[in-house]
Amino acid sequence: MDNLCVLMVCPTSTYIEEELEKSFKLLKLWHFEDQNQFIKTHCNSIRAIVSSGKAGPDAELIESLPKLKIISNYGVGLDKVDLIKCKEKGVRVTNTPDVLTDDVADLAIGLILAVLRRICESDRYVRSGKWKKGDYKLTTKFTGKSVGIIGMGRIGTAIAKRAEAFSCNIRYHSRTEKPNLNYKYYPNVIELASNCQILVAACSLTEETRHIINREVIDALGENGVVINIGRGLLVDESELVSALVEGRLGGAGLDVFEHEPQVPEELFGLENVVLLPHVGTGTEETRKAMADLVIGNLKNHFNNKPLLTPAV
Ligand code: 8YV
Repeated sequence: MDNLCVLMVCPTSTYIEEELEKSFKLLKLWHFEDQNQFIKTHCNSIRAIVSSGKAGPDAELIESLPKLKIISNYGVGLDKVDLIKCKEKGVRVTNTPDVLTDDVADLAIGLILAVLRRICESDRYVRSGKWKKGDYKLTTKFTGKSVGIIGMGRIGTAIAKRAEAFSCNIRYHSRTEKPNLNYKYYPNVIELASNCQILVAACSLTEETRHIINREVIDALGENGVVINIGRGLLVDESELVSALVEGRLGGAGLDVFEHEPQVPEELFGLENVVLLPHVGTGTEETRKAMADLVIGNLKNHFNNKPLLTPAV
């Protein structure tokens, strides 16, 4: 497989790079200033692409690579890959489900606790020496609250399981009702938001879910409500979220993802009821290694004519 060209469209992990370089000819797109020219030069040799939650091939790039056979994505979300084009061209696509579920669900709970119990603000309180001048203010209890989850797939279910351990009332919205779950189903997101205090975005980003948390949903959640986003920035109408927080129409937010990463609206920087993370839901040594092994394993299996480990298309 030594001469097989694999194109990596953005940095993922040095482990993936080192492992792929042992078996493939690895091309790192971000190393080249004139990327269009680079693609033109190598278009007839690129057989595979490694993408991630940060960047993936659009229809134009897929179209320009006649020998492309597989896209192996470092992450579960495939919104950066043009899946319609892949299906049209017979390009296989793999992602990294399951291995990352626990970490993302753990972080969702971490964000809820951080926002309600003001963990980050309290930490700043101690570090700045303010504690010596008086005790920290009271915060909000998590145990027993109602949690609304948008998207009851693997990650949504794992968040629900964790929130149950906090005696929370779980409600959810998803494309279809899951008959095997005992949580109340809301076909309408505004109604879900009206009936919960914490609203978690845990669905994949598609045309249907883009801005699924919009002004109406935020208003339904109200001034004591909290938005948690561990999915994709575009699930939330970010400018509406910012104005609701700035105007005090929403109680708080815990955000791991943003519309234009790594750009984060600066209006949020001064708000203590907001916790901001740099898209680290899957960012543990253990999980990133497991994700990387799937990326590599899928590519190797494909070129050895073995079944894909985690096919998506
Ligand atoms: C990213 C993710 O892929 O799983 C996903 O969909 O967003 C993440 O795991 C990871 O941050 C690498 O960019």
